[in-house]
Amino acid sequence: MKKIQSTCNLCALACNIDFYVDNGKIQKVSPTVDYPVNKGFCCIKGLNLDKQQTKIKARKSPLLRDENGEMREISWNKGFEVFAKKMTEIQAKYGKESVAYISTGQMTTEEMALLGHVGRNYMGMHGDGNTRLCMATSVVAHKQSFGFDAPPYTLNDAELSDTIILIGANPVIAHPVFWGRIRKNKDAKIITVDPRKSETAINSHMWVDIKPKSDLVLLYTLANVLIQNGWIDKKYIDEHTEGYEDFKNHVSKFTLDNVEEETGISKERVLELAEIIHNGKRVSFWWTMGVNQGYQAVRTAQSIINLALITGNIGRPGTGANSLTGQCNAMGSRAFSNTAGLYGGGDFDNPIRRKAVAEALEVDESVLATKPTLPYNVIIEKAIAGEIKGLWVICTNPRHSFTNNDEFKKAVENLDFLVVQDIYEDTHTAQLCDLYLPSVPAIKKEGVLINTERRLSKVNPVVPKEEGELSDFEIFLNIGKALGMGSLLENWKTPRDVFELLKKCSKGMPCDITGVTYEMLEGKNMEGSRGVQWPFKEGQVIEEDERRLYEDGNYYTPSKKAKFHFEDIAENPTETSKEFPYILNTGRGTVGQWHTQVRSREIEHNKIYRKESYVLMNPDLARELNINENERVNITSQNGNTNEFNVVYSENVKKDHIYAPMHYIETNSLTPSVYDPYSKEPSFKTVAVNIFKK
Ligand SMILES: Nc1nc2c(c(=O)[nH]1)N[C@H]1C(S)=C(S)[C@@H](COP(=O)(O)OP(=O)(O)OC[C@H]3O[C@@H](n4cnc5c(=O)[nH]c(N)nc54)[C@H](O)[C@@H]3O)O[C@H]1N2
Ligand SMILES: Nc1nc2c(c(=O)[nH]1)N[C@H]1C(S)=C(S)[C@@H](COP(=O)(O)OP(=O)(O)OC[C@H]3O[C@@H](n4cnc5c(=O)[nH]c(N)nc54)[C@H](O)[C@@H]3O)O[C@H]1N2
Ligand code: SF4
Ligand SMILES: [Mo]
Repeated sequence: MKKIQSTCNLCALACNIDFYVDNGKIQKVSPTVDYPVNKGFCCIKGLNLDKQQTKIKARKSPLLRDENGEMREISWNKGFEVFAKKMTEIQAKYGKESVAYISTGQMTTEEMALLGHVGRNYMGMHGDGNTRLCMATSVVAHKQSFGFDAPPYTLNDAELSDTIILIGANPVIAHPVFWGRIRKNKDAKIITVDPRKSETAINSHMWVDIKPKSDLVLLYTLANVLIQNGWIDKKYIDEHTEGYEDFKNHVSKFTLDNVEEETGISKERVLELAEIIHNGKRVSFWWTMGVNQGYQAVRTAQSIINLALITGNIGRPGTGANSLTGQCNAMGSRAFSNTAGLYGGGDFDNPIRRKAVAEALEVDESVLATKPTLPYNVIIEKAIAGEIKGLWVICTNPRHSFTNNDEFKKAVENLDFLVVQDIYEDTHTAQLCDLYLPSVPAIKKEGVLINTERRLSKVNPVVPKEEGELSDFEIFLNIGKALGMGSLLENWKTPRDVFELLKKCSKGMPCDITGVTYEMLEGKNMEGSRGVQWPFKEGQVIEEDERRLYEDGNYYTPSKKAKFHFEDIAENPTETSKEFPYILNTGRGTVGQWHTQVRSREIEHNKIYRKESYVLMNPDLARELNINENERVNITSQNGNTNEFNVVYSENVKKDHIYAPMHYIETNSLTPSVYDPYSKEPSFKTVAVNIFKK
């Protein structure tokens, strides 16, 4: 049997997995023992990656909707021709910006880059991704505070910490291998800040049961207490930050006297928390969607960064203000997709970067996209308004996952042409499309993923593609050809070609990968690959497998100092009222459930999750509303929609809150069209609702 090491393409840890293959079939799957991320462990999702070979009915040609509304098989050539003809016709009729795409954090970096070249550079489309629903807040927070979207940590920092503070993160469910690493650290005190007694909160030493969306008040108050008590690292602040005096003034308004009313946490507990931070020698803060998905999310993320800065808990082993990413290649999409910035980073209007990227790609500067894309929500709004007429959805399922998801349906109703490119043709979004482009799953692909700690690793073809099957890379390339890109595709023929281009684009940037080679990521010269974190410059030698940033205290801002960003507390647009007296919170359900459940079906061990939409409800509230366990109820949200959910009793949600896993399409019919003003990330985590017996 042949052993092929590859990368799990589900969550952002991007664990490495050894596939044992015989006769073109995967016989055994085993987590890679020497891989620094997962060290011989993985979760049930990784263990079931072989199911891609049985669960996916590989279609070998596209489907086109005919005049009667039926989907009919057509040849690939015809598919590319129809795509090019329809999209260019729409552009000719309604203008260049009347076509757009929504993509993903779940393809390879090379695929994202090629899509950016075809869609943004050549066609002038707007193109955003599901990463807007996920990481946009951290991206903006990092750029403003650190000068570049560069998270400081390496995963090993969790093992080196003495105090681990998890804010709006539930790694027991969402990043299980990371949770395993936290648990290896027997000495650390683990604190979880979450309005819900999540699986992680249950397993922590301290659960900070905060009122939804009051993290900013808590974090500013903590900063004030630390400053007032002199529990800060003044030397670090003086040498490596700017704007401290203004920040100090700002937080002075956040006193212990008001904290309980605003956050639900008593002043004694806030003081205790401040003392724990002060007493910790290596304090690390980790956040995920409970922070990123909010109406004042960027400032909340930055208030975590600010705490790390004032206490000097950054750039040292076991420390950091650490944002965990969600999808396997969210980081690749952030640095190399040509959507929010140029390949390798830098704004579209930065003349120095434009010149460097154009040179690296060997094209005229005029070829490069000239401005950042419209954000996801605006693309959908413009489609509803009839200004965007052609939409291409790639490797994401927005009919289910977008906030207030009936809006996506409305958008589709106003489109002239919807293309869906997926590995499953029956997703809620694919069912609405005019043209379906089938792609092969990751086990048949090649390319690089970049994980949450900036580690590049390779997805390698584990089983061969069959005749007629195409990867996303090949689909993009053929669409480019059908559009007439000609010589503009000369340097983009294979994933390896594109990786070489991206290396050149990254030269001299914080995410410099000029020293990385495919051979290195394939582990050809060693016993298996260990991946490599960016930056990794040409000529650099790996001394340590786990590298963190900012060890020299230098940031990527012009002054090399980190910046304090802060703001007054915004009004809560999802406040409860007499009409909507309860808060609905949403997020992940179980380890084996993946987002819109399309891929949950690949995970065979997971027979335990519920098949129908449900909410967790405190039994006290259920009794008050006279609702029995498993009763199906109607829930109406402040966005005007009503949907049905089963009620599951749980003491782990507060009496006035309910929690709905995002894995059921019903959940997002209730979530609000509310966004952070800077990142435009949806506020998925709170909406005011009412509950009615049927
Ligand atoms: N099994 C599984 N794993 C996954 C995924 C999956 O679908 N299934 N998806 C992956 C992806 S893309 C992502 S982005 C990550 C997400 O990973 P996480 O962010 O860890 O998961 P969530 O459940 O979305 O949210 C985390 C917690 O935020 C809490 N929260 C809600 N409101 C607030 C608040 O106001 N303040 C605070 N402090 N907390 C709040 C919720 O109660 C929840 O427990 O998971 C990744 N891993
Ligand atoms: N209420 C609520 N909603 C949320 C969230 C929340 O916490 N609460 N979280 C948000 C977050 S963080 C995220 S990341 C999004 C995720 O939302 P989505 O991205 O919509 O969810 P997925 O189910 O992962 O969809 C991925 C699609 O890509 C397809 N696919 C997989 N591999 C390939 C491939 O190689 N090529 C192609 N072409 N297709 C492929 C899958 O079949 C699937 O249809 O959901 C967001 N929605
Ligand atoms: S923890 Fe994440 S990367 Fe690792 S096997 Fe599970 S889903 Fe895959
Ligand atoms: Mo995500």
